[in-house]
Amino acid sequence: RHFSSSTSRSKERLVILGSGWGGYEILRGIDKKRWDVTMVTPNNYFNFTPLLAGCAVGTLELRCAIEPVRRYATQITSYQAWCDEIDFRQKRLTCVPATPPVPYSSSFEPSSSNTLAPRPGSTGQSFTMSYDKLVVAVGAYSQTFDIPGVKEYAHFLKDVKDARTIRSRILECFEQANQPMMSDIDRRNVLHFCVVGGGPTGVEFAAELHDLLHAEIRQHYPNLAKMTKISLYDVAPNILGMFDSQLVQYAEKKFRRDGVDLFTSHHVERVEMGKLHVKEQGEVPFGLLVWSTGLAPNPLISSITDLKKTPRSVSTNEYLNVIKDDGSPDPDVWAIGDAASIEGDPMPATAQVANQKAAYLVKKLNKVVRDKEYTQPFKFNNRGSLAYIGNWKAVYDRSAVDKDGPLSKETGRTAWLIWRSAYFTMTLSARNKILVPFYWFLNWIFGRDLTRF
Ligand code: UQ2
Repeated sequence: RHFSSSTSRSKERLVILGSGWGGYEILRGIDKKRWDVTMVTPNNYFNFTPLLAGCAVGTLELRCAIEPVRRYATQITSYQAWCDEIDFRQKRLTCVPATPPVPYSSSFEPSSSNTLAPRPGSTGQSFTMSYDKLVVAVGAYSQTFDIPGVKEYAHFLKDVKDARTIRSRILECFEQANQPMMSDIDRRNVLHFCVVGGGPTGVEFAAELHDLLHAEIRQHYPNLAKMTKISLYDVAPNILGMFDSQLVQYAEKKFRRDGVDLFTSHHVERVEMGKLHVKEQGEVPFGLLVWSTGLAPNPLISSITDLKKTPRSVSTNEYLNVIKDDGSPDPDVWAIGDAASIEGDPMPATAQVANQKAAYLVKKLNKVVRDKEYTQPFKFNNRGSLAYIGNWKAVYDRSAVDKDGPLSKETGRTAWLIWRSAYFTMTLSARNKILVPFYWFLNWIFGRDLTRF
């Protein structure tokens, strides 16, 4: 079934795939009066990823870290769906609804085929849609290195849903450990929190969890608090690989002093229910396992055969146009974020890069739609990296850009203030600009809420 995303054909149809750091930024900035915009995204919200670690332990409430796509519903069309296939020649997409089946009494005859309406048993039916211009901002998946058991027994931290599951699992661990029949060995096992992956996500989650254990858990579970342990694993010899080595030393020293056990140069070989198999240690029981070891290819990107690609992304030129297999750029298709990389100019797969590429495209598309020229190539402005490491301390590194300037390398409270002000500033809606500092303040005064429901 073929659907026009709008009845008015006076405007060119721009389709955006994805509502993350790339796609949502385009949605925000695009001239919705001049473009006929359609968004296709399996989640109809944007995740403000830097706040997810805080959400996972209750430093923030979950709704502070998301923004709805439907805020723009009066100006755009949007479908909660997966894009399964792109036909670059016909300029057509095949999509599959991502909505769970809603049982309802259909007014259609069984033979009628309005495939957009979700019906029991027919949610998998696809629909097609054509585009004039297309932005591919579908992101990447979580890397597991095909280690058995990771998908079944570990939690990723990529979405607010992951943060919700982790938050309630932490509290389940404590109530379980508190049961009268538990032996102290069992208690220590279920209160062992493992994090695999020493990048900013793993480090920030370990830091937030450490804060929780040393504040509210001590008050709410005084006898159990001393049986807790946090272990952080990485195959690399150091955590925070992309940071300056002085800052890495600082963060590692702080973790060791705080009792976060660092197991760098360690290899997880297998995960089973409640236990890791580590090459250097053997069996390691845990109550919660958070997994954050980088990115895996998006299946849509893997399925594309007629574009130039790297294993994880489509290649683009410096104007962010995808490159066809004959080597020529496709003038109507751009790719940004973790699913894209500029040929010959690799950049880190971060929110910062995705966001800047989106801002560049917004500028360009808003000029093009007014028949104006926009000929500058994309240029990345590295604003540095931040990681929270617990106890109101952080590390901030922009030494790669500005080696000796002020604020080139910061640690401790100064870096923490930069961390909080940076993410407060980046928070998008007025609603969240009020909610985020409000919950920081509330939980500082009254402590985090440990009720599980
Ligand atoms: C950024 C960005 C992110 C980031 C970071 C940056 C959307 C969520 C870390 C970089 C910005 C920094 C470090 C702010 C500097 C601020 C001060 C007060 C010196 O741009 O893009 O994604 O995580």
